[in-house]
Amino acid sequence: MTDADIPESHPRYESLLTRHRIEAGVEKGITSRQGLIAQGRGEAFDYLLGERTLPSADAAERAAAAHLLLADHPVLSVNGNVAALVPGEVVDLAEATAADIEVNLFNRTDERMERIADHLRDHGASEVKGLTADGRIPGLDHERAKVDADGIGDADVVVVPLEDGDRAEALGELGKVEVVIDLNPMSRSARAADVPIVDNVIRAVPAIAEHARDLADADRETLESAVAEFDADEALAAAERAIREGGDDDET
Ligand code: PTJ
Repeated sequence: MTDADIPESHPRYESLLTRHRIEAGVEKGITSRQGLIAQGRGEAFDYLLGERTLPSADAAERAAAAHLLLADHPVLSVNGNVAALVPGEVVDLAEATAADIEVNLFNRTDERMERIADHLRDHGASEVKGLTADGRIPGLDHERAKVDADGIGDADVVVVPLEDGDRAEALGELGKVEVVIDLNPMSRSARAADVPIVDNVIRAVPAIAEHARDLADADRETLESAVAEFDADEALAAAERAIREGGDDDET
């Protein structure tokens, strides 16, 4: 089955498409088998959120775009799930914000690193970082501590989709602005983020790119106010309310 075999009219179209891409990622050796479990957790939250972008998530996506445009050195971190779900969209976001792309894996093997870098290049990436791994994030004892010194090591703004809580906290301690995309508003990563985006990565990455294009000609003051107006605690509370109440309006 290919993406094209899933009828767009199907009520769970996006969910089926996502599952299919993750399965294909595992078959290609891009996504880890644990990635299937992570996807299942994400799907459960997405279902509770109504499989839509909440207004509070849209506000977070705009703030994320403003942060990326203000950054001296923005980096988009890519793991096996992100590479399977949104490879072209990550390349597009990197282009829209002049960001670097760096592969960073929890279940790191040289083979998966190479396959993901090739996959991203096949989707138009000109440069993929992460393979040199000549830097370390202090305070982490697993493979996610390995970064490129001139990539995440040097970044001032990092986008980390589907992150684990440890690294989210460690990156925050390094003083980097951290944008986390995670469907679970109660996760440690979402709580550690400067900008938590509680949305499916499949919707969030293109939405950040669209906001970045909208803001491309904005002056510094406009970008800074887009950043200042965003309230992370309020966005997380709005997402929790949406889950509890299941309503259409998360701003009440
Ligand atoms: O490719 P690797 O080796 O780096 O491994 C990546 C995974 C995702 C397996 C690893 O980081 C992991 O185990 O992640 P966790 O701890 O399961 O966390 C995944 C988080 O992302 C959970 O809070 C999920 O709700 C959330 N999530 C899952 N799918 C999506 C998602 N958030 C946004 N969009 C999704 N499609």
